[in-house]
Amino acid sequence: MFKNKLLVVALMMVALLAFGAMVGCGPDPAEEPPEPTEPEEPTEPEVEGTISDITGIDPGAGIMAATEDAMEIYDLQVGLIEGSDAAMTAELDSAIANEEWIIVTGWAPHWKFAEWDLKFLQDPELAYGGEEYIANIARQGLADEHPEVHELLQNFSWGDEDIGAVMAKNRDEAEFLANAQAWIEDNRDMVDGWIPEGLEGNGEEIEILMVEWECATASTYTMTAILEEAGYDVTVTPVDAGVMWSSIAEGDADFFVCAWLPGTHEAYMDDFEDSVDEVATQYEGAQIGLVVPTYMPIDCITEINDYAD
Ligand code: PBE
Repeated sequence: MFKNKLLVVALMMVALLAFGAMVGCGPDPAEEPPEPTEPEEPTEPEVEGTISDITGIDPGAGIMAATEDAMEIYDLQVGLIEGSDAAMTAELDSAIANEEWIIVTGWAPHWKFAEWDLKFLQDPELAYGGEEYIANIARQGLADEHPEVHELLQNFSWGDEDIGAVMAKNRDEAEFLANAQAWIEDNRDMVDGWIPEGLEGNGEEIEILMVEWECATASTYTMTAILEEAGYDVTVTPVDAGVMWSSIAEGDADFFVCAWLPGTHEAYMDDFEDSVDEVATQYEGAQIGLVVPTYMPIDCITEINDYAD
């Protein structure tokens, strides 16, 4: 009888511990058993600070909608400031130089992770979804009118090192086309594998849309360099995310290479999936979320309110 009770108590404890590990971001109790001995000195955060706002980017970005959802899900007592990718990295730069606290809407691939020590905050409620992929999206009709360009888009896929190398060049110097050309020279074999037979522009016009996100710039100018080399007359037009999707859906431009799916651009895909052509996956293993410098003593979105002012 006594043994049975012990067993029941033990089972309840196991269940409680497992539940605790599931719902929050606290330390895993199985890994860190409490130490009943010496009372510990309270550990001070390395840098003291408070948080009043999340530094966001352009309002059309999917990560902004995801952040609004996250603010509701976690009942965050902080604001969200609109800006741009460039403004967000400038804020990160100066905050880190002064060891100030900052939370940004962040994503990978992006050169900021190579530049600074940053971490994604854990997101136990999955407000930011899971793994994302970057897709190449064309207007309907491109496949018929420019089959080789369509085939190039079908073949264009690369990894973290590749897009990372182009982004690093762009970080050093904002010569996007020249940087893409230099990367292509260094990666001829890979690029030749993307180029279909008969890719010959003879001055035909191609218009590519993009939003000024670092990953989009790297992918867009890599395609631009390849098409120009093959004799196409390429125009790159930076627009808002909403305009990018709707213009391709209406056939006003030819393609873009910075769709983030299935989550980040889900709302755009829902609106336009019948009128755009999802040609191929360009990059796998992308991620969005909230990002902070590693010197900040928080690891989880649930901890933000502890420091909200
Ligand atoms: N991003 C970069 C975009 C997609 C690419 C994550 C900022 C967005 O949130 O829509």
